[in-house]
Amino acid sequence: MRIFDLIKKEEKRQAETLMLIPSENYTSKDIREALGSCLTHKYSEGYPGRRYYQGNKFVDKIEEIAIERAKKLFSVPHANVQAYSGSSANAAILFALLNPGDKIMGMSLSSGGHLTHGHPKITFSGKFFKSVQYEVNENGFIDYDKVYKLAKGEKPKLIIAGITAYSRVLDFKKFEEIADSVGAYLLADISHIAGLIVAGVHSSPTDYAHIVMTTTHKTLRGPRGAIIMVTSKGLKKDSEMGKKIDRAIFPGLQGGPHDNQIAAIAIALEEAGKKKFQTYGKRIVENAKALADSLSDKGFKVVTGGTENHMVLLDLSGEKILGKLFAVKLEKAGIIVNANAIPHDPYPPFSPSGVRLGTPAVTSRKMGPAEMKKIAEFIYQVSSDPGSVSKVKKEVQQLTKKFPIPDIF
Ligand code: DSN
Repeated sequence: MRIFDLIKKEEKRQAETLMLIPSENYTSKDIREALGSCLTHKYSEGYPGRRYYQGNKFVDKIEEIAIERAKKLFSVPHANVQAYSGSSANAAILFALLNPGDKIMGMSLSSGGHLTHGHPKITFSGKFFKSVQYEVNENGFIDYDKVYKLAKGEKPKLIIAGITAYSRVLDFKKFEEIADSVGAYLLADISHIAGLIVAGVHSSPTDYAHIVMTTTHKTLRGPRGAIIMVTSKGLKKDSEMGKKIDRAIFPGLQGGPHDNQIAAIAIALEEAGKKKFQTYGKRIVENAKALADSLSDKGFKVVTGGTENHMVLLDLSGEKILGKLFAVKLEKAGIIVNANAIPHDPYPPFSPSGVRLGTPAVTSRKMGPAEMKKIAEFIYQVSSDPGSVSKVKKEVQQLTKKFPIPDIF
């Protein structure tokens, strides 16, 4: 029973606090029911119609539906829905298309890339592959000319266009030109922005990249998990690409897929295909812009001066307290953000100079620009007056009570 007591407490914590970590979101009741269903009892190594164990009549149908929905939603000819997470999906892609020692090129962690995009020494992507990394410029923007020059000089076999802490729209066409100019594969990691792409508020990489990977639990608002998609351009480059990806996931990297997760992904994809999801995506971006503007008005330094997606990166260098301590202080007031590196950060990732905020979860709670202004005011109060934490905490509780976590979207 101890675990259920703790889950209840976590439920209350989530209800009473502002979830502003851009990679977090709430799921519908249907998604949570699928996750907690009998599907967790089953083993199904293999793929629909080609399983190693018996008893997969219904699991096959579920996985087929998930695949079809992914293909339709993102307009791609091939999808794999078995990856346990974004990191294992990216590993599968690299192992499917490259040989150990081949060169990859992704954005550095402090510029806003991901660990699996070639972070040196401590990740599979930097250990098993030669990695070169591009950086954002002094204003925090990707400089596509520089990326082009680096690619020309280094000739990587695979280039990654993807972000975890970059608040500007990615120009997939430019990435395509760069990748094509050196004959590299282009992998678009859209984990953060998948929901925005579906909603039509961020351009889609489908026509430009060979391969697209997304996690399913961020702006897409599904369960934890990932989808790997091969585009028509990818199949044109290598007609076996889909098969290679499937084999890299199973038996290459994983055993039995988590069928409960796949069912929940199928439900999330159906929810994301609804008209009201488009409104949701638009509101996420409206809210992020409102939050960035209000924080700017309060004197905070916003990296790149604003945002075009769901996240806002604050540069606290020069402030009395930096990212980690500020995030801890905000948590005491019920405002949950994560400390984050800023471009060219002189400090290490565990105690970086910035904090990262995002609007997917508060938008799911139906908050709007007026509430974003309020949230910026709360953040300002915590930063400028150490004595205000308990007062802000009460105000956060009042606000979250007015905007409960909805069960069905
Ligand atoms: N940890 C995720 C994020 O917060 O962006 C990426 O894997």
